[in-house]
Amino acid sequence: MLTELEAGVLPAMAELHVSNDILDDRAALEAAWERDGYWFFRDVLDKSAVGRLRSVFLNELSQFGVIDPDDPLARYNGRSLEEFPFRMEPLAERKIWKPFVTEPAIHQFFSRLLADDPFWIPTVEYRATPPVQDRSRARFDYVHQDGFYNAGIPFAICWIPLAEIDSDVGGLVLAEGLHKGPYLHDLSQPPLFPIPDGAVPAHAWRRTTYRPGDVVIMHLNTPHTGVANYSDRFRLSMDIRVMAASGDTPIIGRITTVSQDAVAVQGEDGRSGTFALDDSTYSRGLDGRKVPVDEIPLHFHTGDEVILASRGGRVTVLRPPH
Ligand SMILES: O=C(O)CCC(=O)C(=O)O
Ligand SMILES: [Fe+2]
Repeated sequence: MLTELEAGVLPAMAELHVSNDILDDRAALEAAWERDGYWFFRDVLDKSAVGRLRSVFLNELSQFGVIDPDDPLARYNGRSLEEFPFRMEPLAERKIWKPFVTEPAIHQFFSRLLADDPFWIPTVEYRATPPVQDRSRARFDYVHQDGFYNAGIPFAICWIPLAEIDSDVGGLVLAEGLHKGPYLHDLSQPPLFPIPDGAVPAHAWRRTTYRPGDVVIMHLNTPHTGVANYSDRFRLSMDIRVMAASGDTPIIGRITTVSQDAVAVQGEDGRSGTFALDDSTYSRGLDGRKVPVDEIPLHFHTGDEVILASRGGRVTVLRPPH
């Protein structure tokens, strides 16, 4: 029986390994990463900084009228969700991740962990997930490997709970030790190529009750999914991508010119250049689909914000931040 398919059931699963005791032991950290495909740290992010980020979410939810003003538990008050921005677009527009990662205590934690400055990839999801109405579906939202949809940029995913997230609220589950490939996505099922049910063995799934201050950092090929929210409140989290600054980081910037042969960008950090496009370029449009190279000028325009990775003067990845 494939337990993850049973409607409404969250299968029993083991707890995430906690890596707090190896935070300053590089060899042990690397071994844990290699073995498990993630690190989970408990109570390491400054709780005031996390609280400030949570307040921005709470303000937004109360402005939409879906929680009562100043309800710190973010309980859904039953108002219509028809106008609700499910991807929290207003927060995305304001780039509220920036003041968060530049909080000194947050910057310090990631610098210590990476033994380098963090380089943030602005692919950010602000999740304020309301309780599900339909309990006839499985509780796993959508099992996926981020790497499958983000070829070419070796980031790690940081998943940050902003409030307590227990098994009712749902949260994140991940498959331990399954990041070494091959991809589990089914290449014969375009356009989404879903991971077949049962491809992740039931014993690999891990979760925990998450609290503010905790953080999960995952390999980009670790299979994972959100879990449907069966509680009375919104599930609040932010996920963002990070690399070590001395790594092979992409340029984050704006397009200055684009044709089907080449694209020029001006990076935020001062790096810029013109890079060749060819059939090996993995280009992703706003809808997440791969864009054929001759259609790149239709999807990308001067002034657009992009993430661009290159090798030897050729673009390997070109995509909008989202
Ligand atoms: O929080 C969720 O629902 C899923 C998180 C996720 O897919 C990610 O952080 O990449
Ligand atoms: Fe993901």
